[in-house]
Amino acid sequence: MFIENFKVESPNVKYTETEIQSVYNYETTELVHENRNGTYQWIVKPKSVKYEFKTNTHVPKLGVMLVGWGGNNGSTLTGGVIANREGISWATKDKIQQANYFGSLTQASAIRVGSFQGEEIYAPFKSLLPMVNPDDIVFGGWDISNMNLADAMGRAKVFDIDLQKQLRPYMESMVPLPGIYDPDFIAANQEERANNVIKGTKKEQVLQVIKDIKEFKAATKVDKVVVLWTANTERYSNLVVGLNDTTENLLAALDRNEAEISPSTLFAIACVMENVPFINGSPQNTFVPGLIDFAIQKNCLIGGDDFKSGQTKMKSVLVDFLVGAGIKPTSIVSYNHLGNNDGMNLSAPQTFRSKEISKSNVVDDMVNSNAILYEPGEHPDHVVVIKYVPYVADSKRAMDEYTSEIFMGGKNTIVLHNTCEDSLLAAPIILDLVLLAELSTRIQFKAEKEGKFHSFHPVATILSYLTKAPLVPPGTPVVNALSKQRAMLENILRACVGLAPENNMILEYK
Ligand code: NAI
Ligand code: DG6
Repeated sequence: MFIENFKVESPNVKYTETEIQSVYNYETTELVHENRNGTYQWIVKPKSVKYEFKTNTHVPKLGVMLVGWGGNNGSTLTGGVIANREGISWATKDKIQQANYFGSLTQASAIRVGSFQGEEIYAPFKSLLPMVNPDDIVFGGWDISNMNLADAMGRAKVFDIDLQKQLRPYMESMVPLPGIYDPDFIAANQEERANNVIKGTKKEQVLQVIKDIKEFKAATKVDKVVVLWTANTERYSNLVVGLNDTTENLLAALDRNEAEISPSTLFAIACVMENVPFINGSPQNTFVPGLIDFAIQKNCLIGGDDFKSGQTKMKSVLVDFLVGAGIKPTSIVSYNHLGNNDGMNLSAPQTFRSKEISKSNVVDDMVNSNAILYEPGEHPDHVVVIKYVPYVADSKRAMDEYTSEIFMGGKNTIVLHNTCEDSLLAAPIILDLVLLAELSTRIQFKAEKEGKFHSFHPVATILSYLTKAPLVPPGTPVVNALSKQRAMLENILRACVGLAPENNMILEYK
């Protein structure tokens, strides 16, 4: 059975006019490795830590500024939200299609809340805590191409033509602000597009972005802004001591107009200066150490990297399943071809390399979790290939071959072929990223020994489910397995309303 919403009644939960307060016992373990009677032993001690959470229930009017607003993702997301808000339906060759938010974890997935008279009861994920309704988001942003969003939607060739016709009047007047163009960081084939650029030194460009954010906020009267990079994949920045290794060095490098500060890092610097959450949807190392440092100092949310939409999502499910089943993946080969502007930009070796890295590291935690299957340091062969094939446009083809060793030296090969409009997968993920980033800035918590409430660490690991290479605070384990990432997110939100983690034991029926 499906219920639309619910309220928790418990001595551990209090709903006030402005907050949901909860007390939550976090059941965990403490490990010690010690000498007992002459031999070293691992001792595992169950431990319970009391946490308190408080969530501000005032849902703000949210502005979302996209860097790369006129791209395929930017125009698809903007059009998709308008179509939902306006209740637009359109004719396809199959049927009359209604706008929806399929593919969004917050808007279209469900959580189990319990069982009632022998039936499992589910509710929308978004009913866990008060969240911004995506229909109410005000969009804005920057692009190095000055094309208005209606024409950009046409250029993207993602939506059915009947839908495009209906969306045009809403999108014609939406024109991106000039972006920061630096041909050294993206493919040379993007030059033609760059007719809308912020001039001046890097410092002046940062100041312009700050001005843009302030003006957008004032003009739209939004309470909060989140900025998200969905612009071209850049090459990796070189990490150089004295240049981008500390906040001080990064800001000094900015003053010196150093060439090695990428446009995405400039946008991120501007956001951290303004304390505006910044999310990186592309694979490059926007978050150089000096920037991470800066965000931590200013307690400004940063999250990334690289939307996890299709092939990688499957990988972080399939490899988790295989390794979890005691099967040993030994070779993973992932081909893609696509024909959109992202594909064209990725046809340059330096930008491809950024994507290759983020697509390749996604099985590490699963492999490292099972020393019965893998020797220390052993890793499956893992190859990623991306080719640009203009004809298929946004309809990306992803082909994967997984070969694994099974019982008694047998081999098992699984082949997947996925065809899908890339931007229709990415747009709902962008929504989730901004909605969850906004929500997480309204949550405060403390452990029993801590005196004061504080927010989550500014490096937002809570967003890991949505990104290929989750950015984590220095010294924190990276979790790639999709089911663990989802459980982490859901269980933290459950804790905020005093609900236990979903443990799937269903003991009442055993
Ligand atoms: P796109 O190429 O259609 O859009 C990117 C836009 O960014 C373009 O309109 C371009 O003019 C603009 N741009 C480039 N540099 C800029 C700058 N410095 N400032 C402002 N605007 C700038 O690409 P698409 O398909 O929208 O993808 C966007 C990004 O998202 C890419 O980096 C892609 O790798 C990443 N991504 C996409 C996924 C998907 O499924 N569509 C999944 C994972 C990541
Ligand atoms: C080619 O791989 C283009 C990329 O931008 C991908 O479409 C994107 O990174 C999605 O990757 P995945 O692995 O999540 O499908």
